[in-house]
Amino acid sequence: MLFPITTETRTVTSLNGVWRFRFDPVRGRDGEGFAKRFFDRPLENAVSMPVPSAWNDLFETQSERDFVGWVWYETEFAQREPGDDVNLVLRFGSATHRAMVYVNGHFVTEHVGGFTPFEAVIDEHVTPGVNRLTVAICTILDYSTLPIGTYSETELPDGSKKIANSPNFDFFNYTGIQRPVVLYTLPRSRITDITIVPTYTGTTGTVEYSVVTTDDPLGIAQGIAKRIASDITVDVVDEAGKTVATASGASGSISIPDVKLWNPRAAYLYDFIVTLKRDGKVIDVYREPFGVRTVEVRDGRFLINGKPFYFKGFGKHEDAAIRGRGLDDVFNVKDLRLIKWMGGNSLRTSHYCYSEEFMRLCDREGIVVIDEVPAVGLMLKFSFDLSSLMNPGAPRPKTWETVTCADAHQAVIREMIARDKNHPCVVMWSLTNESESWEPGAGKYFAPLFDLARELDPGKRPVTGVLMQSRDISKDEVAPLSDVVCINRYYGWYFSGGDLATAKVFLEKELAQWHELFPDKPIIVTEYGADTIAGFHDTGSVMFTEEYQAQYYEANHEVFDKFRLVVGEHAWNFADFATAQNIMRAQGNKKGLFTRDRQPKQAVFAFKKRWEAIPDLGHEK
Ligand code: BDP
Repeated sequence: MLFPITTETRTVTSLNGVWRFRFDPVRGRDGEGFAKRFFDRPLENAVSMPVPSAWNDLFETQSERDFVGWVWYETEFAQREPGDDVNLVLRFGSATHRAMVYVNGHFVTEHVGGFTPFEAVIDEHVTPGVNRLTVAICTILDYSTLPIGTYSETELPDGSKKIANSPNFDFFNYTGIQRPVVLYTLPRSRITDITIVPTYTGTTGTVEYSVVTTDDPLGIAQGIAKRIASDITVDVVDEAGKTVATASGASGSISIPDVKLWNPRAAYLYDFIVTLKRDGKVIDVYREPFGVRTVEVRDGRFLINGKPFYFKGFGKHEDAAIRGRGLDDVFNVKDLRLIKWMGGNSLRTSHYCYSEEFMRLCDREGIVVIDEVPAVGLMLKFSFDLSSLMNPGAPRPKTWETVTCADAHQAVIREMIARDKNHPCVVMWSLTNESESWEPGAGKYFAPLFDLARELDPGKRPVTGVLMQSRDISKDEVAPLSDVVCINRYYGWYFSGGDLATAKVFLEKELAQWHELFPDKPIIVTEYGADTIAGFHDTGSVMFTEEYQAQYYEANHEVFDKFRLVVGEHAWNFADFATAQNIMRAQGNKKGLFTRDRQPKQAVFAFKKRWEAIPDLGHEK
């Protein structure tokens, strides 16, 4: 899916700003706003709500912040007569987690999944003058959605009903319209998709490309649109604005002489400009940035541009005070700058697809990305509300016999790859974080998903699933499917916490075992970390202090450096972040190397020293 940009044939109008908002009067799955047709008239009892942003932290009471059910958004846009040759398209960067969209009371589209874009042609519902846009958003997560949540309606001893939705994951369930909304004027006959697969040999780049165009069937039926005569030209333009290659046709191959490569921390971006003409007249133009680089997993190494790459960076979250997961370019720019300042070169979009704006920024900044779908919480043995710890004898459902999210999983893999396939920053797809991968049934669940990702990605990137710490890694059913073994490990925190000497022994034992099991698969430690409250200090090795966090990382690094197959380290987490409340979290997860407002904890400086000494490319052990 193409990112919305203004070109000589396309106009993007932002609908961001302060909208109106209300909670459905009835909590839970159904609400009453649909039955009462809230979309038929201006919302009553509405309050102001910025878009994009999560709505949660803009309320002070717990019953509002943790509301479970449908929330209603509304805005207006004025529209002039659009003209015969264009479609009006309404596009959401995301709506978390399920959206029903109405224009002037008419239903226009529904989207399920909170972290990918969707759009709808709305011509027939728009009138010249002021139009009303109403969006109902459902916050509920259950066993059929991604991420996984547990939804419950319980009667309390006093007769009242408690409606709860506990996330089966360790980040706050921020919801709402968290990414931009735009109104897009598009030519009726237009470019709908572009696929770019760049490689190079010697100093010559080669771009295999294909362009999909669409006629507007409704427009044709009404006699106001024509079929496209396939007249497509493409130009490759360098950063200086010089056209370095051209071609024509809906698909083909282009050579770029003296190609400049996209390298980690040293990005070079070309523009791929597609022009669609009919009878010599330009009817649509689109510009897609791309970089020339190769990715390959070979002999236990992760190669970028043919050289061994070492992942230095973080698991992150889209998370900041007040706006929650709402898009914030200021935080995004600052975060990437801090990562680069530390000598880092990469990150994982844990645990969902990040905004398109962020992905474009990573392209520009040369930050290497492991792109992850929101498949987190597929592990019912343990729940993040800690009910499993509080009630250890209680029977827990078997994950692979219980979850019903396979369709949602397929859909989001399709949407992620369709959205992100042209990004040079993306070097690997992650199809899950910490599923119950050792439980029989995991392989059967995941094999078709790995096949799907491999089939869909024109760039044939490696595919992985991120693995949780488990007792017997030889039983893992996702590692054999993965091109790279990605492991989250908490030796020295959840395991042997406060005893780093023992932690090192067990970490070393496990890494040695992975080398035996898969001698050709590179390993990335995709999470390791220790909760650290900024300002806590101790001369001893005491958990939660800044000193302990630094010692924890030093101990882990000592072990990583002994192993040939360890090709990367992503500290958990870049910054402190919000979570649901439980006794393991002190106003959120405090494993950040930075505080939530991006101030460094002590360990940052040791990391900086270490990462600056490890080359991005050409790393050999
Ligand atoms: C891992 C999860 C991550 C958590 C982290 C932690 O992948 O989402 O935040 O542990 O406990 O289990 O801090």
